[in-house]
Amino acid sequence: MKKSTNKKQADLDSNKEDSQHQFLTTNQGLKINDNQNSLKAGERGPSLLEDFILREKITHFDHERIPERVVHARGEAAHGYFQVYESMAPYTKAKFLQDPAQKTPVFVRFSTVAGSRGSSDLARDVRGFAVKFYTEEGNYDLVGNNVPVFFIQDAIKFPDLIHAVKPEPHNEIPQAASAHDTFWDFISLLPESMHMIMWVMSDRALPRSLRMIEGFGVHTFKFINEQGKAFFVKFHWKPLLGVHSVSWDEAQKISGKDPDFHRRDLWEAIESGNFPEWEFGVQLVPEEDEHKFEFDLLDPTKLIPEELVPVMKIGKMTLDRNPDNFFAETEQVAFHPGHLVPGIDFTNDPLLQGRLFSYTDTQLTRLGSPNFHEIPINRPIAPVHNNQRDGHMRQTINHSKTSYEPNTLSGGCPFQAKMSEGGFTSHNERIEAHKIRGRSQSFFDHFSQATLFFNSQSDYEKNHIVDALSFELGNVKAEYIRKRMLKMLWYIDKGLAAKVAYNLGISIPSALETPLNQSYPADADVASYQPVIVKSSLEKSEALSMASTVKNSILTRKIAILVADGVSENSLKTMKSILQAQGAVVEIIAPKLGVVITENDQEIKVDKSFLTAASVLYDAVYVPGGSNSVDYLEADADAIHFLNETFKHCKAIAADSAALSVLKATYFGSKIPENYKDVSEILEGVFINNSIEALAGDFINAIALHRFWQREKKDKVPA
Ligand code: HDE
Repeated sequence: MKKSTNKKQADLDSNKEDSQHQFLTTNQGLKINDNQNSLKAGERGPSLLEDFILREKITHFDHERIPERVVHARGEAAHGYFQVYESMAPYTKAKFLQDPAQKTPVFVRFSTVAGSRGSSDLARDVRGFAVKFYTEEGNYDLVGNNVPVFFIQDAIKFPDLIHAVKPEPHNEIPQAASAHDTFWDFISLLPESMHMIMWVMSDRALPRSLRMIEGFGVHTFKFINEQGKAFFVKFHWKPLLGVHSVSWDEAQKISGKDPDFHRRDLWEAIESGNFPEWEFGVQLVPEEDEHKFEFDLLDPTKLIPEELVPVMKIGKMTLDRNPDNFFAETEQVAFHPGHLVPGIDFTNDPLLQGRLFSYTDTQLTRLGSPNFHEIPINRPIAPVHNNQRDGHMRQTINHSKTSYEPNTLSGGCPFQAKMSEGGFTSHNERIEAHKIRGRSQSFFDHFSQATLFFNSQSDYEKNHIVDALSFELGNVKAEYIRKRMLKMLWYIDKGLAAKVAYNLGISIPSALETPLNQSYPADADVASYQPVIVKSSLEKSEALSMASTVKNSILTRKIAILVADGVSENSLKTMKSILQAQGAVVEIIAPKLGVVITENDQEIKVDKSFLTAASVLYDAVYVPGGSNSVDYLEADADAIHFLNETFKHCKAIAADSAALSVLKATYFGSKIPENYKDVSEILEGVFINNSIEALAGDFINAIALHRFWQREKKDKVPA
């Protein structure tokens, strides 16, 4: 095996097994002669207990599963590296943020939250975005999400939240979905969740690709520099490909056609050398400015609008290698927000504080031993020396006589490290307080940023939020829960509440009769627990909308070309090569697999048939000319359905003029006038031209725009 220059890869290499040209053996290294038959008393007799080969194989199999993660069970991961753009010494002493020449290995796991390990990638859900930096000073984990805020303000509510969103306990229904009574029962009693609910009901919860999601540290953390000065910091990951989503109808169909859609997309991009990249950003607030905001920096249901504190881009992360083994790496990786390095510290955010307990605790159940840090994917590249010993599956052979400190028998080793030697010290924060089980009044504004988020969305994004809420609440059976939610929405935006109320067939006045309380302790003064209604001083924040994201490339976009025998070789090949030159992934789809014969009798390999492909797995579609191919496709229900659905999902469509009749056979085709000049003036994102080069130019620009969402309301299509 080739030695890797990436230090973590080199470290992992020592655990890799390669069976090439090797004999099959037992776990004890004994060569196996017959892996087809168990040992029996006679050919037709019972199996013998002494068959240690059979017993070893079956015993191992019986114990192959470990408990899935209680949340974020469904996930996929990749290796890569991180590089800072310039030294961050003025703000933090973290070593991996000092030297632009240094590449820090990373392992990143993306996940959905609610579903089981085998659930669909396309659930409406938050995406986990957990990054393990293998730094020279030990592992640093940034365990974030693709949404910058959270549902709850205090860790003590987390089990309630997760119990509410997971499948209902009596019948384990529904899988990987929030559209059910227990979730909305809980949420409608929890005004603090409203900001996050806006994000989860938005298209952010339906990514086109994990390579196209943002990441956020969520909590406010601290940077500490060499002089001991602290800065509050919010962490951001900004994808170079922009932030893009699919529609809800599409998400539901992808869940059936390819439940591994995101996993496959990430895997294939990395295998083909299209390495996903994110810029690392920070919002920095000097410690003395802590109270300058109209919200509390410690409240995890609030973000700092980029208009108030811009995001400083400080580095880039590239994922360039798929794991070798899903279980060993992706399943066994153990993240923990408490895995810190000098120069980074926590704040007193009460949600973060609770997380610091949970993540080690959960690994003990999941990975079964306090030695989970020794699993290859988890072990740091920095040396580990301490007096922790023994336990299940201990790997390290500590050969010293002492396992305590202080000692003299081992010369006092291992030593404590001074700060100047890289020893970690917690930030010297002054705290003087009464012991209290309570919540700060500065946490009681639950609506201002929910409203800010809604106001910042484009019209189509607002429509999607209305539709999402109507779908979710429409699946709630208890009418009083629907009403309670409508009252919450009313506080966010009256128009939003009115539209959802209309779809649910509920009158707003009847919904407003429901009391609005957040939960309070038994002895509390209820009046003092009412949410505070505050108006954000900011009307809109552009960064909260996906409408203004990067839309300048078709790199890795998947494009379908629909063909049948008799297709024009020139029309097909010209378009295909222009799209591929721009980095798109092009697939030829025909009525059956094998090859199609072009009109000039050439064979072209088919990638997918109408049976194995589906429009929802592509970003755009092209129909080349060639009279026999066109005659076939215009009469083929699968081809026409493919086009109708592509149109419905607002994607770019291009056709050679010679294939006009195929488009005419679609539902939207009736809108194409007899003497059209530019079809896209009537049907946005649809192009027909006899110059394939000119057509390709328009098509590429349109695919880069991602979607023509305006079509949704204007040109509805039954598909
Ligand atoms: Fe987690 N979370 N979480 N979480 N979380 C876990 O740890 C927990 C929270 C996040 O790919 C668990 O190893 C509590 C916020 C990600 O392996 C568990 C609270 C954010 C992942 C746990 C939170 C996250 C987890 C389950 C509230 C965004 C997947 C398995 C106090 C900043 C990591 C595990 C991976 C996983 C607890 C809230 C992100 C049980 C108690 C906020 C990305 O420890």
